[in-house]
Amino acid sequence: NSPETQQNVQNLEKAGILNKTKVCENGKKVRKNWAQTWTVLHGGVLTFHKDPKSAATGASNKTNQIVPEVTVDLRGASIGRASKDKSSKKNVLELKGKNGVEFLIQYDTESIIADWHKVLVDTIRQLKVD
Ligand code: I3S
Repeated sequence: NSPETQQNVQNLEKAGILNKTKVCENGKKVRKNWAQTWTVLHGGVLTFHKDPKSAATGASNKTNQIVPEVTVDLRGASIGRASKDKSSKKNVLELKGKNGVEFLIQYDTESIIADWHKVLVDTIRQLKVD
């Protein structure tokens, strides 16, 4: 591989709207709370952002602000298709972070989920060799 074609976690970047819910925190199951989220993959970290509308408070209606809500370090994480018993929704991915945190990620358009699956697999793999 020439340096030009070598895969680097720095160029594994992606952003888009997904539905997500946390299902586990510190290895403990938590109640699902599906929400649409602006999701950004950058530098081996996945960040879910708050819905600007729900993030807006009181008089300062900052509807154009996107507020980072959760970050998941993908180093040592795992990603895969969720089994049918995890959700009744279609096209669901299961993301397990290192510290016992677990999210489900979903979108009705299969190709969107397939693209995220691929980039997350590639990122997690790349972080292992970095
Ligand atoms: O795994 P569950 O408990 O069937 O998940 C469903 C619930 O979280 C439900 O909310 P309540 O906590 O009010 O029961 C959600 O509305 C559903 O979306 C969850 O299931 P799916 O299959 O959509 O992931």
